[in-house]
Amino acid sequence: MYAVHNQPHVLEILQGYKVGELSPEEPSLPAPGDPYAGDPPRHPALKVNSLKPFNAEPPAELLTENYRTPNQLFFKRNHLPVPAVDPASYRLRVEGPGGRALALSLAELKSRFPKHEVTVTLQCAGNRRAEMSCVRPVKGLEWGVAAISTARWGGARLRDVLAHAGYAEEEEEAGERHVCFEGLDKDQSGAAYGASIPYRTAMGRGAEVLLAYEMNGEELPRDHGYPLRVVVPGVVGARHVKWLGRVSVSGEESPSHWQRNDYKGFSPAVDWDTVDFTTAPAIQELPIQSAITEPAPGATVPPGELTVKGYAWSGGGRGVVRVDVSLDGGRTWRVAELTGEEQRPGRAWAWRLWCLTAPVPPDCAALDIVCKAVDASYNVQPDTAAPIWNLRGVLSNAWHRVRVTVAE
Ligand code: MTE
Ligand code: MO
Repeated sequence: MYAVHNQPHVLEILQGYKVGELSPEEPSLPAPGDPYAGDPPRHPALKVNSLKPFNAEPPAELLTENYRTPNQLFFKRNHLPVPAVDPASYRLRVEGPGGRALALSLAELKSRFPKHEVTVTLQCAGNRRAEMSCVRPVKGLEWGVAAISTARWGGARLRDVLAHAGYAEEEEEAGERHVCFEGLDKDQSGAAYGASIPYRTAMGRGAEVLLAYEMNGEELPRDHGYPLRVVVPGVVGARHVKWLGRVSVSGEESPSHWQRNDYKGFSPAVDWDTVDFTTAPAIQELPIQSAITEPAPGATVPPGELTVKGYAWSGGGRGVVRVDVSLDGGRTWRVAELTGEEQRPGRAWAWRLWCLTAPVPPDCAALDIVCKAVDASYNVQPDTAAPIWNLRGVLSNAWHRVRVTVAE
């Protein structure tokens, strides 16, 4: 059932139970009871962090080859098996005020509500966790710098659907409310993946939270939530619930494990014996982030001229105003050229790619390349990971460093 069990010592234990060999003519069937047997095929270039559930990121240098990440290369972060959803019988359940519920078919979602398109970068809270675990071990998948990707999403606006269900467009009453989402992917106990966002994020004037059925002009792929997912511009990946089954409004955040007992930031002083998840807010908007995607760590570069490439992005629609790059570990800096779409102030939902071509200092055997970005609120990245270390390894956004050798 688990790929990690395919090891000599496990096979040795199983040897005692062997009853024979299948005839070669026998069609190979998925292992009975493997909940992951129905997962879709994936692109072979992806670097797999976990096979079951499937978690993978593209190689960094492929990530910044396109402003919009091709769907096949878009990072994939699943907590559970990919559910098989029949589009004909699919209904989105929307709990309205006063106990009235709507059941919307895909056709209704596409025809009743105007289609809205928006280019949004999605980043996992655990992006660049591997660097944090170099400080001290953390619990979580060892993501490199590519648990982040950008797509043009198309779908109905959540605010239009909630308004149709009877909710006021603006927060009128006092008191915090939340829009809660449930996925159709379930664990063995029947609990679905779930998350929530503040009501104002969904219903504020001009809110662009989507119930997306399209990704880069194609039907939403199975790994990314077919047939319908939430896209919350400027907000951590964990709230972009895939395979969306149910939407409700509540005075409380989603009761889901992933809303209440995960995806929160803590002090480096907090460990697994002392952590109290009720004391920290759930991550929503992410902080300023940038990373180098080219050259690769440990690469050999020729003397002369060097081109450095990467991405930069900030949460909450805060645009990236500048990226600084150093070739000498942060002693001297140059300003990189930003490429990609220029964005509306306060609605910069997608990343900028950046590039710097600079002379390699003569008589230099190695370079310590560093990047750091600044967002529209003049937020900057911390220079090292140690002071922002946290037990789950989330929010890892220190200056990114890549060391290379210079040789002919
Ligand atoms: N939605 C469901 N239903 N199940 C999941 O496991 N993973 C979340 C989010 N939505 C998840 C989900 C997390 S943690 C992230 S980072 C994003 O989906 C990843 O989206 P992607 O796989 O499309 O890149
Ligand atoms: Mo995530």
